[in-house]
Amino acid sequence: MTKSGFIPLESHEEYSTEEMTKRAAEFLANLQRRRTVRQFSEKPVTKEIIEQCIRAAGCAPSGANKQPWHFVVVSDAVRKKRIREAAEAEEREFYSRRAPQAWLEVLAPLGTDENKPFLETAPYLIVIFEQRYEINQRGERVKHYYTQESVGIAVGMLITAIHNAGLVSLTHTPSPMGFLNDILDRPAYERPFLILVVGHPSKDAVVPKLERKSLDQIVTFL
Ligand code: IYR
Repeated sequence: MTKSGFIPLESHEEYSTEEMTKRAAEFLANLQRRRTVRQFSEKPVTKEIIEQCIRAAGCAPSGANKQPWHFVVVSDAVRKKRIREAAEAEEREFYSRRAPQAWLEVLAPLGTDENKPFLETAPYLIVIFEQRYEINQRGERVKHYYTQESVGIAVGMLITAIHNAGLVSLTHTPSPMGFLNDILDRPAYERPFLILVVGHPSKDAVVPKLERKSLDQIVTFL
């Protein structure tokens, strides 16, 4: 008999060691091709692909299974323009005043500046909101747990799903991002977490020559 509230783990697939080795290597080879891209084409992407990728992100684990995320998918040109204008205003401040010299120095190899044309060119901006609590039916606040970790994991899975589908993305975080609540009509208890810019790369897209740390540099086996 299964304890009430529980079901047998039927979704798990068991593979041989050979199969697991092959699957792990293939997944790695696919993810090694992932690059953050800043030049997007206007080529459209079907809503269905975006929906499937967001369903994949919604499979992320979360603190107390509160699933403390909300995804706003922006394809409307007027909203994209408003987001671009507000983001560029913050970024102008960042690059000309707020960012300390040391920060600007580490950003230099990425070639970023206050101009964010991709916020209008890319077919989709997926704005992820973090819900630190929810409001229940009686209007009371119900606390969520480990919300940053949970939303971070969900965004990681979203980025992976988008890459796997054959699209590119850019994690964009103009700071502060409070303007997103106004433009996207989200309640004050939701905190903008990230803008994920999604689409096809432009034909002439370039990416900085970056090195990934080696396994030795990122792992300790004990
Ligand atoms: N938000 C700014 C600056 C920026 C900060 C980091 I840390 C990056 O990895 C990249 C950019 C911008 O988007 O330009």
